Amino acid sequence: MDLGEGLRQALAKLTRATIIDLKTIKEFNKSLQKALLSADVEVQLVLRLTKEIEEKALTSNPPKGLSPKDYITNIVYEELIKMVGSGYEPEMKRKRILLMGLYGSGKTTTAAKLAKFYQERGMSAALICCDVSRPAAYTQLETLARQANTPFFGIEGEKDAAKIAKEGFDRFKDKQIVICDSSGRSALDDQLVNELKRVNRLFPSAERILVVSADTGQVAGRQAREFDAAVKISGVIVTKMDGSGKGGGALSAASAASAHVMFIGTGEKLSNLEPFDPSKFIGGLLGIPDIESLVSYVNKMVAESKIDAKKLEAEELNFETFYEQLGAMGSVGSLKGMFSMLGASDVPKEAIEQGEEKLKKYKTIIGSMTKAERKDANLLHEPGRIARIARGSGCTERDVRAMVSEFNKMKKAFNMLKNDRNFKKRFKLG
Ligand SMILES: Nc1nc2c(ncn2[C@@H]2O[C@H](COP(=O)(O)OP(=O)(O)OP(=O)(O)O)[C@@H](O)[C@H]2O)c(=O)[nH]1
Ligand SMILES: [Mg+2]
Repeated sequence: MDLGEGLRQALAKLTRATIIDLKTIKEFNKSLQKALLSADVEVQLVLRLTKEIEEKALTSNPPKGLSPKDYITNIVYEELIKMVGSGYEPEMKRKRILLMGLYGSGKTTTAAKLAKFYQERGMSAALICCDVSRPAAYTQLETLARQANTPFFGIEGEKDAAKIAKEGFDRFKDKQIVICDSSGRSALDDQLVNELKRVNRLFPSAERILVVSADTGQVAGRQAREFDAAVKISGVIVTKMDGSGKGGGALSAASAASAHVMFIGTGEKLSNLEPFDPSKFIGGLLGIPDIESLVSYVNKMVAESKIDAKKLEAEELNFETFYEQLGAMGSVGSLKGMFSMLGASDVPKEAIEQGEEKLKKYKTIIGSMTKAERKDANLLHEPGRIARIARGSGCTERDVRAMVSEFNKMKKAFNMLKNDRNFKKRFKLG
């Protein structure tokens, strides 16, 4: 299973979730960890990511009308974006580029794609074949260079890559962009490392780009680390993003080597190369092509709910405001929602049912109060008022007194909560 598939399956499990509580998040994070780990993303990185998600999901609240799934998707998206780093904006300036990578990763094709990319942006470019191990490499790049309308240099039969590189870079001194293709191998062995090191020594300021195929998902991370250790890489190009891998490899490679993904290869044609766009890439992984619209929707909802929370904080709790809240809560199940909002999702069903019964009674009692009484509870100390309210609501005087006393307790708790840091954090008031 590739990373994208794993992420999508983890998110799909949230479809049925009605609230976001610790249990939901823990379960989700478990699937997420499984998906990331199996794609060879580093353990520490995975743990940091899931911890971050847990904290974010539990300390902020999904605004009304937003499903837990959309809300968590957004959080996951934001964290993954942090992980792959920012997008790449290729600078239009003089560069020497050395492409490296394992056998068949797409180096030669990418070399020609890069030449075309920079030429189309007004730069002069040239290609050098430093692949000294595969006999057909020379002709392949020569043909591609012709297609891209780019000058080409190579020495057929020469076995010393550094020698070819030196001659080629000399010849193309006046070119702004010079791209050097190198040998592939089935693993990064000593011979390849030495070859790359020698070429690198000749051109210490060259960009050293690792070309990784998206379908190498599982081992891309390790590959990037190995190349990075051998010849400090400056960036990664992920090819074959149009294939089945869905780019799990890119995520691993970029995070493992803490090197930026620079370009994405999206097909065999020379025009199939794009500068890396994190939101498009992560959106693709999560199976949400228009992730930007989800993000802006979530942000809008969060902004709106912030306003509500501010109002809640400013509000003085009295019978009047309490009554309004009760009115808003009308339907069964709302108390459960309120508890989960406050982070107490494991309140027993019986307690909730009893609570709702009680609240219904409170509603009738407050309904029999005058406007003045609702605003100022002190008025209830005046003789006769309690008896009148009891008659009006069909309750006993004892019921009314019990309600007033519970209300006062609640008010105290409410004021304490209002000043509580965690509560503020939960509602983003702090
Ligand atoms: N679909 C798709 N195919 C690609 C992409 N990039 C390269 N390929 C194909 O992958 C195959 C290998 O590409 P090469 O450029 O020859 O790879 P290489 O790394 O130079 O290979 P060696 O020199 O043998 O190590 C070719 O058939 C390419 O057409 C891509 O982004 N998408
Ligand atoms: Mg090649």
